[in-house]
Amino acid sequence: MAVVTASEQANPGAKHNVQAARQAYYDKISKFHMAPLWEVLKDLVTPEPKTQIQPAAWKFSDVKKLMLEAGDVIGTEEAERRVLVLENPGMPGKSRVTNSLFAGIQLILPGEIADVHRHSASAIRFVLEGEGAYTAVEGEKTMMKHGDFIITANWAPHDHGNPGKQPVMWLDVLDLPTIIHFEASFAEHFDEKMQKTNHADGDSFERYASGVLPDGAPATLNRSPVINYPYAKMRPILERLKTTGDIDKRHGARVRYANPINGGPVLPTMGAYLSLLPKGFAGAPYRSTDGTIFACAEGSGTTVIDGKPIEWSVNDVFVVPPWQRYQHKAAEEAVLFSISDRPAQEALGLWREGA
Ligand code: GTQ
Repeated sequence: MAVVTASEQANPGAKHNVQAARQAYYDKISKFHMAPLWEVLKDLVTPEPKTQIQPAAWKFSDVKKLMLEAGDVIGTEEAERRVLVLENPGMPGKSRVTNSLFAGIQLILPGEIADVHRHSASAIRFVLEGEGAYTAVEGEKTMMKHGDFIITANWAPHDHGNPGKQPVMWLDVLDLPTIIHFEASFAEHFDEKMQKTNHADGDSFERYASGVLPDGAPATLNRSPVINYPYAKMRPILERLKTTGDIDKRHGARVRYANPINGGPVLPTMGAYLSLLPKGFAGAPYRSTDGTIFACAEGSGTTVIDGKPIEWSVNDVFVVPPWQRYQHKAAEEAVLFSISDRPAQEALGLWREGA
């Protein structure tokens, strides 16, 4: 967008010369790897957030069929991880669902393993369908059940396996685009395929999430020591909030997954919630600077984003772009999981919310 000077306005004939002179100047400075800020300032410093991210939804009825077909075309041995990337339609080919987060659906078939590796990106899993698979993180195995929220912190070794009888699918969310933005991505593979476990299955929840901490636990830790926040433990808390009327008018009866060491978010780059929308819930409008990924754990409903409705039911995934106004509605009782980069924005003093 060209700057129009007062002299150009007074004398339109001069405009061509001014533009030509400027272009010649821009061409000249480009050889010195410099560029005029005044041509791009309005795109850089915006009065409100700008985003290429679009609202989008992935229906589980489609996702399940396509995932099972992926099971026919590739094995975990070759794929390392059999994941279909959820591409935001506003940024196709960029392997991201929001500008900062990657999302994918992972499938592991009976008898398969996905080898142990680690990377500087942090990951979370939200289990959708199937039982009998496990994920092993930092020497602890945890069985994966519908609605379980599992974290894999930065550089934590992890492998997945399915000794059961059913295909198991889950939502993966990683902070990969953030790590790649910082150009700080490392990964490492191990000689063995599976980690040797050195804790009982599900040990970290029992050890850290019961109101006591092992004596001598660190006073600060920038990620949660809990590997799996089981749905079976979280769901009754939502019921308690509902019973006492602790229902946020925008978010419903909501818990925040917390790091028991300091009450902070589970990971420095990603924060998650589980929310019950009571039958007949009509949420107040809300927006925030963290583009948010939702997955439905129970029931069904509609989320109106920027005036457009997205209908969702069990295991559907949808995304709300940053700073777009949305409103949840649920004709029947529903439970929604959500995850975003809010902790990263808060750490940088950027996060804002509004109506
Ligand atoms: O399970 O380790 O969706 O490394 C993307 C990268 C899952 C995983 C993904 C990964 C993983």
